[in-house]
Amino acid sequence: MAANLTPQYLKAEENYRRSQTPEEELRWLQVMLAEIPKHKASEKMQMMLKTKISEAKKAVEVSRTAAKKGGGRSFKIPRQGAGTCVVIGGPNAGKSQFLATMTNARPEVAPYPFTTQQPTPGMMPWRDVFVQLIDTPPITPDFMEPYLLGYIRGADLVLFMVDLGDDDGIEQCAAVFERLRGGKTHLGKESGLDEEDVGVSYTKTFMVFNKIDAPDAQERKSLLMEFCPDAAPFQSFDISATRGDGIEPLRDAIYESMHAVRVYTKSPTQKEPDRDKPFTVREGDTILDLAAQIHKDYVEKFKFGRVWGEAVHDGTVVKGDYVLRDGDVVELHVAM
Ligand SMILES: Nc1nc2c(ncn2[C@@H]2O[C@H](COP(=O)(O)OP(=O)(O)OP(=O)(O)O)[C@@H](O)[C@H]2O)c(=O)[nH]1
Ligand SMILES: [Mg+2]
Repeated sequence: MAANLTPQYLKAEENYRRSQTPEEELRWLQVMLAEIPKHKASEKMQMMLKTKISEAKKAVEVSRTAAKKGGGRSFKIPRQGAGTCVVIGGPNAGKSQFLATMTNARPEVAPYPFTTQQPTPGMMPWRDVFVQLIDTPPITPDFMEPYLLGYIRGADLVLFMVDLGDDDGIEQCAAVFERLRGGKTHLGKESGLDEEDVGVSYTKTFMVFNKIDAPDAQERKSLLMEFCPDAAPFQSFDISATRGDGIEPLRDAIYESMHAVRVYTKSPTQKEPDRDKPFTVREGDTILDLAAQIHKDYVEKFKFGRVWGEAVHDGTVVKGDYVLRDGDVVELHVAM
């Protein structure tokens, strides 16, 4: 075609040629279309670019689907404990420090961004039970690990950590909201599915303002509330992950958000239950749900249960549909 192509166009073309992923291809094709001189001689080229762009969009879709199905980078972390809470946020916010403070896990903590490369779980104690926390790589305007959406969707709670120790905290916070906009996975005040479209899910989220020990932290928080209105609706906590300020109220709120119920089991021959190791079920779960957790055969073999608890007389005989209450002591009677 006729010349007079701009340097910007040629650069985009070169980048397109060197693209390693469908995403990159799409991006540079779009720049090419934007940069190509719009006149009669380039009409054919413009048409072709448009066709390429729609093909690239399909390719991006295909690669994302493949990644979802396990073709891409993904890290399966089995659920453990009373529930799962995933910690997300911009670089250097203190996500890994938080995991180190709350659990026995020892993730790398460093004073520079992009330290964490892969999700890392740890178990946070709450009284006699544990909640699973997952530390994750940072989200930036340019990149978010695609598997993070699955983690957010699958979690009982999201902690969205914001850096009050740095003036970039506000921008980083806005970038995370921007990244999550438009998709089918959303942060919400409560967890649930969208009433209009059940494909769209919300995961309960807390804003966690970290590094309140830093100078000017409160000023940064006020600015953030003003300039990042997306953050306003969520329940929020001010903490210092290094010094420990605000940690205990957050620990309690995390546990409460798991909607877990602790039950203590004992065998019919035991006088006292095993008080050290409660099982956790979800609010509304029945004694049969507990049986299933203990052994898959127990559901079929279940005969009846006996319960000691606040809502029932000591040793009350119950059927499989008995809804467990926090602190219940339970005896399962199963066919041998
Ligand atoms: N003053 C202060 N510094 C903190 C606090 N929490 C974390 N830091 C520091 O902030 C820096 C980053 O902490 P990390 O836990 O590595 O941050 P991160 O969010 O995991 O960072 P990426 O893995 O890069 O996303 C480290 O130097 C921490 O010591 C805090 O509460 N107060
Ligand atoms: Mg980290």
